[in-house]
Amino acid sequence: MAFDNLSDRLQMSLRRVTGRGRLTEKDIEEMMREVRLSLLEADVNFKVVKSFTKNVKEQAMGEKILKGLNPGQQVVKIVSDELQRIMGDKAEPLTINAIGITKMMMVGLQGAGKTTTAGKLALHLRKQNNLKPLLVALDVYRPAAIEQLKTIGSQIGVDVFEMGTKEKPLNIMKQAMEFAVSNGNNLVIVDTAGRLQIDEDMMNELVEIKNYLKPEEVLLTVDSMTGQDAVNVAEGFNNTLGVTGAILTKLDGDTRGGAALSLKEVTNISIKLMGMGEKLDQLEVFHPERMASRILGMGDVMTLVDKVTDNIDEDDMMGMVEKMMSGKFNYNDYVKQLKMIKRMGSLGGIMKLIPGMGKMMKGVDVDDKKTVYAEAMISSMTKKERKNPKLISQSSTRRRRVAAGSGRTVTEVNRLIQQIDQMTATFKRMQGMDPEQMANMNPMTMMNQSQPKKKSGTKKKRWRY
Ligand SMILES: Nc1nc2c(ncn2[C@@H]2O[C@H](COP(=O)(O)OP(=O)(O)OP(=O)(O)O)[C@@H](O)[C@H]2O)c(=O)[nH]1
Ligand SMILES: [Mg+2]
Repeated sequence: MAFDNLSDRLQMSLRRVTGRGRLTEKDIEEMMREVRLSLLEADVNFKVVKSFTKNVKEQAMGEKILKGLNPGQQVVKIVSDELQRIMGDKAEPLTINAIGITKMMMVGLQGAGKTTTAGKLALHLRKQNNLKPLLVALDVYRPAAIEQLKTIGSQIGVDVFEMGTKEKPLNIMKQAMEFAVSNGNNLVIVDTAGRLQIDEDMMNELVEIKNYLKPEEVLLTVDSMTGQDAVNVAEGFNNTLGVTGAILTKLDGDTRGGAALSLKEVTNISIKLMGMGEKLDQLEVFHPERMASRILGMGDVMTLVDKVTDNIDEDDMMGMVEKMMSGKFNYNDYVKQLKMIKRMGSLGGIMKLIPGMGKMMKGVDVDDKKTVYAEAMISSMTKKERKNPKLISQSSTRRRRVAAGSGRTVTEVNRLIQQIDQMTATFKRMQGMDPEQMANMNPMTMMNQSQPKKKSGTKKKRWRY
């Protein structure tokens, strides 16, 4: 997963100050030295590292913070806010015309992910904005590129305009716009060939197309693995062509963070979207604040909620959440939950979105294959056992029977029991917190926190956003 290393290191440096009643300037100095190193290690541009550390230090050293209540927590908040600020503060929406055709150009280095992202974007905007997209194949340098776009188009049911590899891209573009009008498209997404920002001829080709098309968006597709080099690429494209935003791809990989944390602050180009996998529905809006809390291991409740509302009946989910919060979570609910999670994507990814869970889940099995085994074990339980998890946890005879019945080992059954206990306990701790509190919750303190008291009989607060 992206940022893992940075995430671990930053959290470690912050642990120096969290949970401490008193902080001295020296504590802050030491913490900042580690923060600085973790950022450099993550390949963040040195200018960004410099301004980041300067800003955090200035705020953290303030009299009010050091002498105030809970200084550690406040320092964590300062770091989180600053992370968010360098990534752009707020999510930047795409410009979409209310009337007429919205035009978007995908540009960038070879292999950055333009063609894939063109398809993802078409799917995303058809879903979110109810647009009728047309994909245009302008990569005439590789026949395979056109085939690739056509395959993507057919996968998502979007028309692809192409004229083979013989025509000049500008000509194809003109024909494509005529086609779009007659075909009733109100979104045109142009896939261009990959190129280096220093290749003048190739860059001129893009400038010509842009001058003709007058696109609402020129989207620089950046492979997040390029690290802070992304800054040079972006400046090159921006100076010759002018770009309106960036899309960071391959954030599902083990990228260190350099591109995501450097791009906006150095070039002032906003990261608008991010690619989270090879599949065509794995494109998400880039939310700096959510990214910051993800990096600091505070989870990302909002993204979780987006995923939930996209894939799952809200009432179903709310019922489930209430059940979990009430501690009356049984194996039937667990199976239901596994099914929901399957619909939302991989289990490991989901767990990271829950505040504090990333840390807590370390060492706990969140392997997708294991969920199949879990279901097998649960289906070997009697109806009574499924309803009342205690029956299983208190009887070794029952555990052995479940193991034998499902072809798993007793150790695996024990692990399943442990998992359900752990989940019940975690959710009990979250009881009564509102989403804001959860999002700002610090995993370290959360783990030690005693369970918040709540009067029984009062109506449980529902999650609402
Ligand atoms: N894991 C992952 N892979 C991605 C993502 N986006 C693109 N890829 C993969 O990256 C590779 C290159 O993607 P393309 O879309 O062909 O890149 P391109 O910029 O069009 O490449 P050229 O046309 O050669 O310049 C493909 O194997 C994609 O599946 C992403 O968000 N996550
Ligand atoms: Mg391509």
